Amino acid sequence: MNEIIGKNCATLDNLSQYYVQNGYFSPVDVLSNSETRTLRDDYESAEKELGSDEEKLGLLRAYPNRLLPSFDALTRNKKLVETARAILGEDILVWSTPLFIKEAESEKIVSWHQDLTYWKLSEFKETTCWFAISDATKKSGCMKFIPASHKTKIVPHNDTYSKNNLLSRGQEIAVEVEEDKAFYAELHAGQASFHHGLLFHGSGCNQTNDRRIGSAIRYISASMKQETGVKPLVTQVSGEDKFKNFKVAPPPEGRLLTEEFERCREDKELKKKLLF
Ligand SMILES: O=C(O)CCC(=O)C(=O)O
Repeated sequence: MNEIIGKNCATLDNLSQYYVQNGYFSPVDVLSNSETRTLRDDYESAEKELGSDEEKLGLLRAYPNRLLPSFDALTRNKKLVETARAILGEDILVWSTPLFIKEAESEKIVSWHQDLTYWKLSEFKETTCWFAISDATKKSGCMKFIPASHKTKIVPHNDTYSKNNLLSRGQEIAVEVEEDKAFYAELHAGQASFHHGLLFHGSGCNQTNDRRIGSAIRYISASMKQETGVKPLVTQVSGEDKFKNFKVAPPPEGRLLTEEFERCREDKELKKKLLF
């Protein structure tokens, strides 16, 4: 428990104090440059292999940890799981792992929002690890956080369905956001940030000539459940699951497997009903 994390030189204990106070922690050093490059290559080769199959490409972006063993391994990375444990306790599931991709010179943004607004989870015991697969800088549209805004609970949001918004509904906080107080979570490829599910956060467009690729790993406490009682697909990365509130899947046995695409399709349908 005394390992040094990131360049903030935080121990896991004072990391969790900082997180409780501010609602985020950044950066955490996770993978080396070459390990991160290998992960990116694996994802980008999979994109090429799927060619113009938009349905499968959509599933790959939503469920990289089911379709690529390398991404399942990322969710189980020792440093990430230890950090998640310092925040959530011992028993941890992975609820989802979407990729947020802004192509080079892209106008796509993510509006200010709170993650837990729409997920219909019973409690707030969730943290997102945002892992940078390419550099995330102000210029490439890194995430920005309003420190301590997680203490305000859920505020009203408007669904804008704006075409440049990467969020499914283009959801946007409908109260004033103090933009001048924003912390920009700049990360080198291979680093990660953690943020609370109630933290006000968003990101700007990508003005660089490289893709900005981030993997958002949603870690939840196994004690959570869906308010409607349905059981989405999850994986278990720490402790035990004595609650059985979700459908725990074993790690994928291979890359881009037909049965895993099928599993993802079923879960996507279930989540669509849950979220919309
Ligand atoms: O990738 C981004 O810019 C935003 C991601 C985000 O909103 C999240 O992970 O909750």
